[in-house]
Amino acid sequence: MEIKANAENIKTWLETINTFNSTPEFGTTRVLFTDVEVKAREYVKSEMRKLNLKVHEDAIGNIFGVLEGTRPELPPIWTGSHIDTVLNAGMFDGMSGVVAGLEAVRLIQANNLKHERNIIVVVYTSEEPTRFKLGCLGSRAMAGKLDEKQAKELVDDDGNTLYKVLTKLGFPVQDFDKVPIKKGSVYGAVELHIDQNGVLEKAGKPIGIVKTICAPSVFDVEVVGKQSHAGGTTMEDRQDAFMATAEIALALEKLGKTSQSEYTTTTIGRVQVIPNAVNVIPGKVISSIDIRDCDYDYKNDLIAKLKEEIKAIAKKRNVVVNITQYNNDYPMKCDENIIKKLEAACEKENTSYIKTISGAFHDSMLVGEFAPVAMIFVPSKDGISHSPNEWTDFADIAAGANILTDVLVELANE
Ligand code: HGY
Ligand code: MN
Ligand code: MN
Ligand code: MN
Repeated sequence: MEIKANAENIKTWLETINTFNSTPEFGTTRVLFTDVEVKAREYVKSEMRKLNLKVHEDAIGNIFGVLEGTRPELPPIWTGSHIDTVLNAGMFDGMSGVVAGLEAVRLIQANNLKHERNIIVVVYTSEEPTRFKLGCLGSRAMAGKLDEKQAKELVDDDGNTLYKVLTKLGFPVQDFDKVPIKKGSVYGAVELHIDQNGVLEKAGKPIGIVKTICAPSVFDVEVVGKQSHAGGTTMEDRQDAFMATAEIALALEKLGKTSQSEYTTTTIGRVQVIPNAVNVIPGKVISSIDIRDCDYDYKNDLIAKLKEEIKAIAKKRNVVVNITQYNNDYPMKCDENIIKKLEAACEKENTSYIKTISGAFHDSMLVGEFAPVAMIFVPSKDGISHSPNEWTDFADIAAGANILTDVLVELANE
């Protein structure tokens, strides 16, 4: 490939997407279908059109930018990622994969690289669980694991359902049943993403080739005790919803730390204390629990153990605990054929790499339900992500875009 990826393009695209931000004073926040995210979508679609891509969207807002091949009737090749963020995030998680896809289709045209299959840059809707507590909504619907009924049940903190938000934004919700992708109708999908864990930086490698993507199970845990006076209620008389939640949190952490699997993670990211007043013993506490592993059975064993512990804590503290489970996702093994192509492309581009595991989930975890998937990782500085301090060198993303381009073209001619 004569013309190589240009880090300046990557920088411009990422910095422009980053202007669509509702918390410029503290990192980047671009929550699904808020006005900044809708503006970012419009910007990416306009950049796709400038790159001669034919743009369309489905009923849940997945965006497809199609670079026509010479045999468009064949199952296409996908690349892409997400542009929505967690709260007060960085500018690379997700966006790196979208702009690397844009740069890849630019390189394919600039180098006049022939390809039979269509190559499609995809922006998946809502990879982050920020608004609806469940992640990968767009790729989940593509995998046939999120239908219209569930879209009417997913509710944000203001009581809006996903379905209502989609309808208000004018998406063709009547075609929700057309979102699922038939197995075999996509020949392969390669996602570039930051590694979010510092493994590449520690190994001094610019590229990671992902073997397996760990999968989450997410819960809401509502603890109901007895709201009462902080001074008038003796320590013996309390049914303190917060202290019960704290004991559950420590039990969760212990299960994570003592796990036999090195890829187990357990996290409580959100806590709502009701009524949340200095001198009132909380009557109700709602917290989120995020449990992950690369081993599905191991994850479910841990969940069963946690539920036992919660039962015992509830009894001892005389509180009621209601658990709502959002998902129980399967870890995704990446496709050996594409992994081999990625390794060969790294050798061809004289770029060193390591094989690695993704502790973070990605859209590829669900796309893998209907197509062979693979992921290219680029290094996160100090392993930081989901933070304003997230950083990846633009040159590293450009190096990843070169590998991505090689493999997309190879797959598109297979
Ligand atoms: O949480 C995750 O693993 C992803 O970054 N949304
Ligand atoms: Mn993320
Ligand atoms: Mn991501
Ligand atoms: Mn992702």
